Formats: sequence, structure tokens, C-alpha cells
Amino acid sequence: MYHIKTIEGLMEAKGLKIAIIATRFNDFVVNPLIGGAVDYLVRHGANRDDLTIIRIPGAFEMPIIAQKVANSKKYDGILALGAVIRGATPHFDFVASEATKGLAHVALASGVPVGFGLLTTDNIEQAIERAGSKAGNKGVESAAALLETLRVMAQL
Ligand code: INI
Repeated sequence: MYHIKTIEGLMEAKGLKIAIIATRFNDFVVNPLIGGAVDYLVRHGANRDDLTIIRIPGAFEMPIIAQKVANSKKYDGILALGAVIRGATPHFDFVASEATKGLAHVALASGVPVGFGLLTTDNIEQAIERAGSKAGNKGVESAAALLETLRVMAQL
């Protein structure tokens, strides 16, 4: 077989400074996302002193806060944790789409990777399932993806 150069990232958090931006909106789901993410990062070598949790009002505010955090150059990566849960009006679609677009824009414009731990669900049950029960914990998954991305980026 041909040897193919492959770049991969280990989920190793030692020495990384990570800002966790977490919404207060729907905090009953967001708090377990934070707990899962912090537990995962610490178990993968992060120093608690290198983690900063920034509480913000809602998902709509995520991009502006992420932009400020990224431009501060104090953090290697950003983890955005929140939950947008569909209601009876189109509000959900605007908040979810602006948060998603804005976070992607911040990551690309700044070069600071953003872990996307924003739940977008049709109902409360789906959100609870993704915050540490039936469907895993999106805080953990997005923390893992952030570590892997950071470790791949360091080799490029
Ligand atoms: N913010 C959320 O984080 N999740 C939601 O489900 C949500 N809904 O459904 O309204 C939500 N709205 C608040 C929004 O993010 C802003 O904080 C608010 O509009 C003030 O700017």
C-alpha cells in the first residue's frame, strides 16, 4: 500500500486556554452542557485555571461576545453552548440562524476555532435528550470537536 501522509488531532487539552460562552436562556439544559464540557476538558488534560465560563443572555448574543473573545487573543478556542427551542412563532428560526451564521463568521474571520454546542430542537424533550441523557451530551461532543480542530490546526 502507498503511504499517505495523514494529519490527525488528538483530543488533548493540556495548556489550551478555552473560553466557554454559555447562554442563561434555557439554562436548565445549558447548565448540563457546561458541566459535561468542563468535565470532558479537565479529563483530557485541561487546567481549570485555563478555562473561563462567560454567561450571556441568549443565543442571539453569542456572535458579538465570541467576536470580542476571539479578538482579545487571550484564548486558543471558543466553545459556544446554548439551546434554541422552537416555540409557536418564527422567532426560533431567526435566533438559531443568526447565532449559527454569526459564530461561523467569527471563527473564519478571526482564525479562532469555535466549538458549536448550540442545540436547535423542536421541543424541550429533544433538548433534554441532548444535554446528558438519551442522545448524549452536546457539550461533551462540541468540546471534543474543538480539541480535535485545535490539534489539527496546530499541524497545518
Ligand atoms: N435565546 C436562546 O438562547 N434560546 C431560545 O430558545 C430563545 N428563544 O426561543 O427565544 C432565545 N431568545 C433570546 C435571544 O437569544 C436574545 O437573547 C433576545 O432576543 C435579546 O436580544
